[in-house]
Amino acid sequence: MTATQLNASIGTSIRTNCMIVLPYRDGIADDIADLLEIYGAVKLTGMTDADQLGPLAERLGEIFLPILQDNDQATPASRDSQIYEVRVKNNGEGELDRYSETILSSVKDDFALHTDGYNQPRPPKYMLLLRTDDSAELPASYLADAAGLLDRLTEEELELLARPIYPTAEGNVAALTVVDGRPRVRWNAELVQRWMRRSDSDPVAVERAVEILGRHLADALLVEHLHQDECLILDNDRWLHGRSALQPDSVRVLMRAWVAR
Ligand SMILES: O=C(O)CCC(=O)C(=O)O
Ligand SMILES: [Fe+2]
Repeated sequence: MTATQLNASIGTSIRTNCMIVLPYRDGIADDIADLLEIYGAVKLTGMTDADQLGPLAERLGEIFLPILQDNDQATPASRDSQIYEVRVKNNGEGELDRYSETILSSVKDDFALHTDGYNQPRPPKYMLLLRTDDSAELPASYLADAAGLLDRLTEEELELLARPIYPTAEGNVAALTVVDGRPRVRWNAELVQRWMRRSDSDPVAVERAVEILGRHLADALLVEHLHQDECLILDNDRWLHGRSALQPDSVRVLMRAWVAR
């Protein structure tokens, strides 16, 4: 079944906590946006050429790099590219961002569920991760669909999560709001804890939100594996992702593209 046929057969209602896996082929980008509307997550297999990532991402919107140094963009994976290379750095200790904080994706430790760009001025709407190395390393990829949480959170929990009290480098933000019936999540529990130290937010409320989201996300957890030539495409408002720990000398490499809202 092609992605178009699949799409036609399921209609356009939202499907929660399931991911479509399709073989990469020329022209598949045309189907991806529709599939993301319904599922929020797609995995492509057999993407053997890393140069296919940029054009695919561009079909969803404008690609951009994270800001890691002062007023400067991160070093791209190659000249003229807006793709960022993710790997363990400095023997597992990671590298520092402009706040002298470690960049979690470059650290060997377990990387808990999060949305990307938590500390950025504008988090990406979509994020794409293509694994390119051929090592045997196979960490678990953690995934969770926040659309499935909306029915399970109480009114009071939703109200707490929607309060703009969660500290980021860009000021306090909401953790989860509902826009047109869909979740809009901005969450990274590790960074919330780090930035609490520099914030005047109510620690009791924030701690309670960490507990509530942690519990509900654990219930929604999917565990996947990302092999060489597989590309994960996520609606970063809706799906959280993470991975289990890697070795300090890991050679796993992901090409990451962020697509602007
Ligand atoms: O290494 C992974 O699988 C996840 C990386 C990640 O979350 C990121 O680069 O934002
Ligand atoms: Fe991430």
